[in-house]
This record gives sequence, C-alpha cells and structure tokens, in this order.
Amino acid sequence: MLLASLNPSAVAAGHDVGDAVRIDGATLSRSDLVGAATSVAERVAGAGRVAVLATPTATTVLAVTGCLIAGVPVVPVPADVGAAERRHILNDSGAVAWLGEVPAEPEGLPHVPVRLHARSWHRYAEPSPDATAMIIYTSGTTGPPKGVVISRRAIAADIDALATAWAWTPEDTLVHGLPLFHVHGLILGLLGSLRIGNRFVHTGKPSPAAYAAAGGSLYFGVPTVWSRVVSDLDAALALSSARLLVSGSAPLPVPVFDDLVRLTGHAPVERYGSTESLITLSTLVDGERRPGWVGLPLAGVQTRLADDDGAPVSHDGATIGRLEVRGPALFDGYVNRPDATAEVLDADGWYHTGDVAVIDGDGMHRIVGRESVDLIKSGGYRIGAGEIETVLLGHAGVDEAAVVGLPDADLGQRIVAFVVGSAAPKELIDHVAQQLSTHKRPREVRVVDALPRNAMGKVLKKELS
Ligand code: MLC
Ligand code: AMP
Repeated sequence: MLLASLNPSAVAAGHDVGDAVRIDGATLSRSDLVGAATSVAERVAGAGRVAVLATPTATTVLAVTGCLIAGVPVVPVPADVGAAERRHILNDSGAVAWLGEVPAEPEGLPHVPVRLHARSWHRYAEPSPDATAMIIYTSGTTGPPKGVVISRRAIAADIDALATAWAWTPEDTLVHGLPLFHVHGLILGLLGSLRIGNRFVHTGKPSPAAYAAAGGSLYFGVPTVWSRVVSDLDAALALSSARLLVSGSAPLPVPVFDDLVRLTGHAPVERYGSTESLITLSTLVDGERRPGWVGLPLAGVQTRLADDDGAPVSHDGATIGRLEVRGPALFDGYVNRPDATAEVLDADGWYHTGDVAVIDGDGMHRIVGRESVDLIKSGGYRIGAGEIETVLLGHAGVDEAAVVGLPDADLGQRIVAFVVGSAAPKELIDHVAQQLSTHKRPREVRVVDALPRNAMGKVLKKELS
C-alpha cells in the first residue's frame, strides 16, 4: 500500500503514535489521518483530477491523503500562485474541482471542503500501482509549466530506495518547512513520512529558528535553508542533536557543507533528482559524503553520460557529459505534451535530465550545471526564463525582455530581468508575482536601452550580468 503507515489494520492494532503529523498548529494522530482523509476520499471518490491549493496546512495534508486513498489524481497548485499560472494549471490538467482551500479566483470550478473533524472508516481497495498519484507542474526553458504525471509506483519505489539510503525508519521525526507543491516537500517529506510511519513536523517556513525548535532526527532543506542555518549559530548548534541533515533541489555550496560540519557536527547527505525522475542519486548514511558531489544511484537506478552526439562519455571523474537516468521512479510523461515528453524520455526509458555532470570510477556523481541558461534554480525553485519573459512582454510598458539567473549567495541564483521599455521595475516585479507565482518574481529589474543581440537578432544572455 502506498501510504503503508495508514493501513487501517495497522492503525487499529495500536501503531497510532500521538502526533503523526504536526502542521500549522494542528496535530494529527495516525487514526485522525485515516479517519479524516477517508472522509475526504468518500467525497472525491470517482472524480477526475482534483486541484489542491497546497498551503502548508492540515487541510492540504488531508486533501492529498484522501485523494491517494480514493485513487483520485491530485494536482497541487502552488500556494502563492498567480492568475495566469493558475488558469494554465487548471485548464491544462482538466481539474474538476478545488479540494480543501479555495483561492480568491476559483476559475469557475466547484469547491469541495475538507472537514477536519469528519471521520470515515470505509475501506478502499488499494489503487493500481500504475495509477496516477499526482500531476506536478514544473517549468521548462520556454512556455508555461508542464504537468508531470507521477504514478503511485514511482513514488513508492523512490521512498523505499531513500529509506534504505538514509536508514529512514518509523523512529525518525522528519522536519521541514518546504512548500507542499513540489517533490521535495510533498512527495519526499509528507508522503515519505506517511509511507514509512515516522512523525512529520512541518515548520510553516523553513527558518533556522523553526528548524532548531522542532527537535527532529531527520531534516530536509534546500541549500538556501542550509546557508541560512549556518548563519544562525544558535540554530546550527541546536541541530547537532539530529541524526541526519539532507540537502537537495539545487547545488549545495561547498562552504555551506563545510560550515554545517563545523557547526552541527554533521556532514549533510546530498541527493539529486527532479520532478520527472524523483530522486535518483544520493550519498549514503553509511557512505562517503563528499562536498560538491551528490552521490551514487539509488536502488534500481542506472545513470550514464552522453556527449553532444549522444555517444558515451567516460566515467573518469573529470569528463563532462549530459546526464541521463533510468529507473523505477520516472514519470509517465507530460500532460497534453507528447512532443515535449519525447524530447526528454527516449524509447529505451532513459530520461535526459538537462543537467551536465561527471561520474567518477566509484560511481560518485557531481552535477556541473545545466545545459540551458534558461532554466533557473532560485531558492530551490525551478523557474523558466521564457515564462517570465512572456509575462513581462504582456505588460504594456515593456518592449523587449530577457531574464537570467545571476549568482546569489542566498538563493543560489536570483532572477534578474533586463527590459527595454517605460515600465517601472517595481511595477514589473509585482506584475510577475501576480500572474505567475510570488516565488517566480524577478528580484531585480534593470531597464536598459537595448539588449545585446547577435547578428541573427538572438539575445546574448551570457553578456547580461
Ligand atoms: C516580496 N514578497 C512579495 C513581493 N515581494 N510578494 C508578492 N509580490 C511581491 N512583489 C514577499 C512574499 O509574499 C513572502 O512573504 C516574502 O516576500 C518572501 O518571499 P519568498 O520569495 O518566498 O522568500 P524567500 O525568503 O526568498 O524564500 C526562500 C525559501 C524559498 C528558501 C524559503 O525559496 C523556498 O521555500 N524554497 C523551496 C523550494 C523547493 O521546495 N523546491 C523543491 C523543488 S522539487 P511571506 O510573508 O509569505 O514570507 C525538486 C526535486 C528535488 O527540486 O531534487 O528536490
Ligand atoms: P525540479 O524539477 O524542480 O525538481 O528541478 C530539478 C533540477 O534541480 C535538476 O534537474 C537539477 O538541475 C536541480 N537539482 C536537484 N537536486 C540537485 C542537487 N543536489 N545538486 C544540483 N542540482 C540539483
């Protein structure tokens, strides 16, 4: 069963720990979760895809859990979503209702509330492992975000492989404060805990003080979170009592790795993955944790490097190639985009990650960068330059726009928009935040007289800095 710790027989047999999930001031025991989520399942059973505005609340936890019990595919919608992105996600996914919270603009969809105190003990048959668990929207280099179709089988396989890599058990208390609309916070953090049966604490925001106060054994964070932790001495010292600190979603700077060792006594475990592949590589709880390297393939995962012509690249720890991965946790394709799916998923089942990497003789991987400058990672969020440019160009005061990710000590990359036009920077930042999502807003807009272009008229983004 996908959410194994919510097996009603196990819960009834007394494995009902007092606080299975703590989030937003609410505490849910395992029997609260089974009873309330099954009540949600009764209200959505048989529905098509359902949209969940994924705020960090008990409502979201129960909405997602209820859908998984009923076998209804969930479409998590970013909690800070803007108007254009929300419309795109709803239209593209074909979601039939909002479950749980409802945004100010429901776009004409009916609303199914989640009742925190309702209980049902109906038993649902476990849906097929091939069934879609969720559709997570993620950015490409151009165009609006694509819906990544993720099966129940992929989620189960990935969590089980991570449990082995990290010795993750029901004895753990997992803490994070990441969004519940992406793989890291939702699939690994929440669903991982509901599969394995450990306590799960969501801190609302991933602030160093909240992490320090949570008293966990296992902590998840994106590099921005760890960088903020090492700048807060009290928080860093408090984390020395944890068992394992895990970093992922973006490159962990080596100085942050070293500061974590120095201040917490823990060398962080680094792991690498994507919405399309889930997590594929990790350093191990009982293996080498090498700063700047993201580890070995998880159980069942194969990796290889290819050159520009697709020919194999040697695994010598130095030669750079395009990283391709294959394994049990890959996605089933993009919604409505067979063309885009075929571009990244080949006939032999290899997913072309878009990342460039090296692999050494022991099978250790180092991610060197991305193939395209147009896919930006900011604070661990994947953001397409193209989608921001499109929104900027939709503003009456913008004639030309080019968006880049510039190095940023806190966010890894910070979104900077270069525009030609008459609009004021603040107005454009707010425009993007309102149309896409708050976290996709440029942190800076520079109004310029002209964009650097080559003879063909193509913008030379490498010259924008
Ligand atoms: C500022 N704000 C604005 C604004 N300017 N809001 C609207 N319009 C404007 N113009 C406000 C926001 O409302 C918010 O307020 C505050 O500014 C901070 O915004 P932020 O951008 O969210 O905060 P920041 O501190 O920059 O966030 C850093 C962060 C965040 C690390 C907390 O980036 C984060 O949560 N990252 C995690 C991303 C993640 O989980 N990725 C995993 C992808 S899965 P307020 O009041 O709300 O604070 C994946 C696979 C894998 O990658 O391998 O894991
Ligand atoms: P997303 O689809 O949001 O999960 O983003 C996936 C991308 O995040 C990958 O293709 C990588 O570019 C990046 N990424 C994830 N984990 C790591 C990591 N540990 N180190 C470097 N990059 C990472």
